[in-house]
Amino acid sequence: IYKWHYSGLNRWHGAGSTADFQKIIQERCDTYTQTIRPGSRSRNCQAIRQAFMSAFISKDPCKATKEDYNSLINLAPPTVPCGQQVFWSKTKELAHEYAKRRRLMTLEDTLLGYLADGLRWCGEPGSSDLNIWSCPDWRKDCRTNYLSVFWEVLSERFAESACNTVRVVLNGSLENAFDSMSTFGRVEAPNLRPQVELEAWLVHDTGKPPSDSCSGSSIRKLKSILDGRNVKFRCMDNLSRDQFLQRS
Ligand code: N1C
Repeated sequence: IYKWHYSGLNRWHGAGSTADFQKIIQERCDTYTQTIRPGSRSRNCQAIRQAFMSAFISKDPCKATKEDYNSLINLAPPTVPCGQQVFWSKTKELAHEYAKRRRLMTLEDTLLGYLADGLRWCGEPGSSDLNIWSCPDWRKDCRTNYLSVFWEVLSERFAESACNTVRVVLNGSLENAFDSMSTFGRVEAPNLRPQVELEAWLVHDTGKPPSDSCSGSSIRKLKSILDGRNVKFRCMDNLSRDQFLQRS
C-alpha cells in the first residue's frame, strides 16, 4: 500500500485534472473564436488544443518551465488593445463584471485565459493521459507545477503588453489590499512597461467599512514597485462595490 501510494497516480496532494479536459478546451476554443470574438484573427483550435496537451503530457508534473508553454502562447498571445486591460487580485468576480460593463478585458477575456479558467491539468511520465486522480499542490508538492507556471507565464505576457492607462481592482475589505506574493504583485505589477499608467481601485464589501486605503502600507509598497519602473500610479479608495460598478 505504501509503495503504491507514493509511486502511483494518487501521490500528489492537489485535486486531479478536470474530467474531459481536452473536450472542454476544444469546445471553449470553438465558442470563443466563433461566438465571443468572431472578429479576432481566425485561429486553429485543433492546433491550440494539441499545443496545450504537448506542453505537459508525458512530463514530470513538478518540472514545468515557462518554455514548455512557448508554442502554445505563440499560437494565441494574451494581448489586448491599448488601454483596455483590467488586472485584479482577490476580486475576480467583481473585476469581470466591471470589465464586461465597460467593454474592457481581463486575462480571462483573452483566448488562453478563457480556455484555462477554472480547469486543472497535469500529466505523468510514461503516459499519454492526464492524471485525473491527483496533481501537485503548490505548497505541499512543488511550485513548478504546470498550473502555476501557466498562470505565471500568461500573466507575465499579459502585463508586458499593457499600454496607456490600465486598471487593477483590489479588495479594500482585506487588511492588505495589495499582496506582493499574489500573481498581480509578483508577476504583473513588476512587468508593466515604463510610461504605462496604472489606476488602482480599492473596492470594499457593500455595507462594511473599508479595511485598507490608498495611504496604507500595502499600497505604498505597490507605489514603490511602480516608481522603480517609471510606471505612473493613481489610486482611488473607499468605494463600495455598488459605487464602483455604477460610478467609476
Ligand atoms: O494571484 P492573483 O489573484 O493576484 O492573480 C490575479 C491576476 C489577474 O490580474 C490576472 O491577470 O493574475 C492573473 N490571473 C488570472 O487571470 C487567473 N485566472 C485564474 C492569475 N491567476 C488566475 N487564476 C487562478 O486564480 C490561479 O490558479 C491563481 O492561483 C488564482 C489567483 O487568484 P488571486 O489570489 O485572487
